[in-house]
Amino acid sequence: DYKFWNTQPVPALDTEISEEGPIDSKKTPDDIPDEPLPMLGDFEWCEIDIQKENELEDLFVLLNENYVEDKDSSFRFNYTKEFFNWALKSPGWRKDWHVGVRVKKTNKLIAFISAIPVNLRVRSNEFKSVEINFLCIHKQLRAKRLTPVLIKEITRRVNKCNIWQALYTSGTILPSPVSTPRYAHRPINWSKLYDVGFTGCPIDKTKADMLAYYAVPSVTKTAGLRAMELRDVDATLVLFNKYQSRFDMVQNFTKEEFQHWFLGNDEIHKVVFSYVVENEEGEITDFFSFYSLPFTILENAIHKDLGIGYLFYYASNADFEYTDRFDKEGTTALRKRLDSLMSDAVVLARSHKMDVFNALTSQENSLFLEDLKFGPGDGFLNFYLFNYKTMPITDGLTEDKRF
Ligand code: YNC
Repeated sequence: DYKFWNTQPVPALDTEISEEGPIDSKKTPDDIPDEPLPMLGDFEWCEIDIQKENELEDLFVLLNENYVEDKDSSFRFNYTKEFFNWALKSPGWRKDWHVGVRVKKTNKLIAFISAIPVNLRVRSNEFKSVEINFLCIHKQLRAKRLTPVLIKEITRRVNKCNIWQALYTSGTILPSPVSTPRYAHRPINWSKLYDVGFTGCPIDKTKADMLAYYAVPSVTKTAGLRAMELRDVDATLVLFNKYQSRFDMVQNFTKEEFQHWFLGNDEIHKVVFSYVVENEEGEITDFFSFYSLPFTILENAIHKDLGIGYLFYYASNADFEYTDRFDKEGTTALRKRLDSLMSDAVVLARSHKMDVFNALTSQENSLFLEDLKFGPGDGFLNFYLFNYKTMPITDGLTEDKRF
């Protein structure tokens, strides 16, 4: 019954929302305590300085041994140090928002929570916000109500910077999701996925059938497709912003943020992969990106890890000439273009050693998921807003507009 969450500025489950906006009364940073919340006896707060190799290592060990697992405990996210440099050091990041808890006596890191700054737009309202991620408590310290303390402390630190809203996602149901897309998976290396139990073989099919069905072409087919480069950032951001304007809830990127999230830097290798399509006139007409977040396979004699690509952001001008976003012809043009782009994304994911390509059913993804042989997964991802009530965020493609 959500003893903690019922005390927080979030709508209770199944509340009908008629007016959108902040939930709490307006406060200023001066209303917020200067001191951290008291920490339980044997533990103490710390900041994780991920610029320091030994602290990054502590975080890496905590998350690799204790972070999100699938429900059978067969797979666990295998975050790399490069991944943290990408996900936790976006423009405007602050060390005091990388909050850890250590055992006083041994200095062992046993819990973590992070915030990074993001600019959100929910329908026509834009506001400064943070994204909360990597909440993790050591397995031996679960169910001791440490989570509410971590959440209240990160809230205090963010509020001190005059930011009052947050975005976060979780597989767990909490009050109250604004959107709950499902994971969809496109097998690339079907036999490995089968060997490790990620996927099964339908009884009326042979392994050879499955391999043939999921065969991936060896080369891409879109003319003008190439890796995105620094010189593409301005034009791609213009295309991206125009494409994003159709959605009800988006993160707005500054140029600096766009560059970080889609091109990375020297400390970020093989984490994010971005591509553009340049036409003969030299215009950027399309863009897509995916990131790599492998799984560790927990108990398998042959395979130790699974390469996983996640579809990240994309944009296309395929339906820009139609003023009504739901115009049937416009939707058909977009679907055709996305089919071709995403099938190339799968080819490229394979070239980066990914065994499966994941996407969510959010935004306009359901236009191409089925065509490209994505299958529905077991997992759902709930999106939440803190201190902001809003009507449900849907994918915009009402049933009659979908294929
Ligand atoms: C969760 N994922 O309901 P009630 S996602 C938020 N997010 O509270 P305890 C969660 N709350 O029900 P445990 C949560 N999971 O009494 C549980 N809770 O109201 C709530 N797993 O606390 C839960 N990482 O400490 C309950 O639970 C209370 O020891 C119980 O720890 C939970 O990063 C957890 O899945 C998840 O490490 C830390 O199981 C632990 O079970 C664990 O007794 C593996 O806690 C890793 C994992 C979660 C990934 C993520 C997003 C987190 C968002 C947090 C909310 C942010 C709010 C905005 C703050 C900033 C505001 C501003 C401005």
